[in-house]
Amino acid sequence: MAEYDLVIRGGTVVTAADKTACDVGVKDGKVVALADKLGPGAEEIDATGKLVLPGGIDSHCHIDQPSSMGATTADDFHSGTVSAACGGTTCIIPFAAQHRGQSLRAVVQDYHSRAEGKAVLDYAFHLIISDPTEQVLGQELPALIKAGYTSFKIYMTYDALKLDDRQVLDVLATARREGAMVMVHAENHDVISWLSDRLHEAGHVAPKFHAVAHAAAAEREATHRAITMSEIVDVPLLIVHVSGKEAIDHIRTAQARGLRLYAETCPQYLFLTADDLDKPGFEGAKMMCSPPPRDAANQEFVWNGLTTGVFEVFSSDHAPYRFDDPEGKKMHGENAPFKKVANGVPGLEIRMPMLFSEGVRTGRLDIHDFVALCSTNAAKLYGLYPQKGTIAVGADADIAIWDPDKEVTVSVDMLHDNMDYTPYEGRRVTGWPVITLSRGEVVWRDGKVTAEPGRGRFLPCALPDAAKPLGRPVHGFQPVTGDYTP
Ligand code: DUC
Ligand code: ZN
Ligand code: ZN
Repeated sequence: MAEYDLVIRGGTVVTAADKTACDVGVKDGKVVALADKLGPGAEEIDATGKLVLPGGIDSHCHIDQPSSMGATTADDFHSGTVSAACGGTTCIIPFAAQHRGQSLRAVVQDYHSRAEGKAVLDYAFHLIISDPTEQVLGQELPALIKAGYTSFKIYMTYDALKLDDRQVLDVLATARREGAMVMVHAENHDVISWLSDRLHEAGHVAPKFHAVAHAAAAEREATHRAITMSEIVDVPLLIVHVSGKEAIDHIRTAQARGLRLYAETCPQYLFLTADDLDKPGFEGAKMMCSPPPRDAANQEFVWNGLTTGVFEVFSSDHAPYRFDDPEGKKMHGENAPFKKVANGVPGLEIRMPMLFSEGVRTGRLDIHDFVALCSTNAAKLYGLYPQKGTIAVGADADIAIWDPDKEVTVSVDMLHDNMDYTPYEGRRVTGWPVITLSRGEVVWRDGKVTAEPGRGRFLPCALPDAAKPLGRPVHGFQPVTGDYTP
């Protein structure tokens, strides 16, 4: 009689904290034993020479989400989770995005119906709040937070999504009162739209001018403003998709001052530059995202931020708009001005292999930091730890078994998303997961997807400890109650 449903034998188990040569015993989808020479499993996996890592958590991805500009993301919850699994990710946290005028509750129901029957991995949802009415902040949001939607993203730019500073403060105060985590897209809207208009008037409409309009200074200013508002409300804040030095400098300074300030970056800021938008014809549209990739010096600053603890999270910001598609990048035609091109690049599947290859393999990034950045920290920040984000007794058996020497040439044909291009075509990568397990079930093995659509489950998130205020209200003013203690 087998003692375990599954035993992973002979691998090196690496978490954010430890590296141990041991077997992993799995029963009922959970890790139940970590030890040498475990008894028999009904199923056995030989992981000799392999790394046994917690499955990744991609905590910033846009799946089956209509864009604010009207384009459609190419991946639904099936292709998105399959693609994630093939790159070693076992859990995703996409967005349930409110458009103005919509009830948040209805939005959440809608996204559940998009995921059900399709997802092959477990998933939670962040909310996107674009319409923070009294009803939304006073009733819908508190109820949803209690139901497990404990994080939300707000935007300081995009016509259809942006909040003004007063609304940002209202959302931050609600998060403080309810114990939720706020993520912010920090770019100065008026600066970007003013620069875009000037560029358009001068006929500078090619994709490369997107990177000019989305100036680093606009990101820097909004980052500083967001930090200031979080300090005034005395609530933690997470700055998403940070692109380079200008924003990093402010984040580092705020962190050094002791603020509970978190930051995320993404592959496009390590592996692309603004020059990639300067391709013949419309090709550069493939690399358009916001904030845009910067330059080689900024890539170094991002690497430095990853290795020195400025960043807690490395996510993909997977926002897949197909290139040759009237619902994707070419929604407004072959040569649409940059203002009319959907922003976003794909990255769910390559996120971890590219960071492993260029970070861990080259010795720039400690493997424990790799695990923390790609999995453990997101679980902690968003209330999924220790069910997700680690390999420990009692945790879900969400595990990726990596061949650290496997050589792969990235191409659109070998990826499993629903895209017609990858920004990383032809890049050589060393290290790729050979088996991915979700709750102990093999979902990807030796190049084959083995998961049934719909097996993925919704994960309600706990209130994260990371969202607790420091209790240092500015000038004695209590932002939620309005009390004042000089
Ligand atoms: N920028 C965003 O803010 N979201 C999706 C993609 C992008 O480029
Ligand atoms: Zn964003
Ligand atoms: Zn995004």
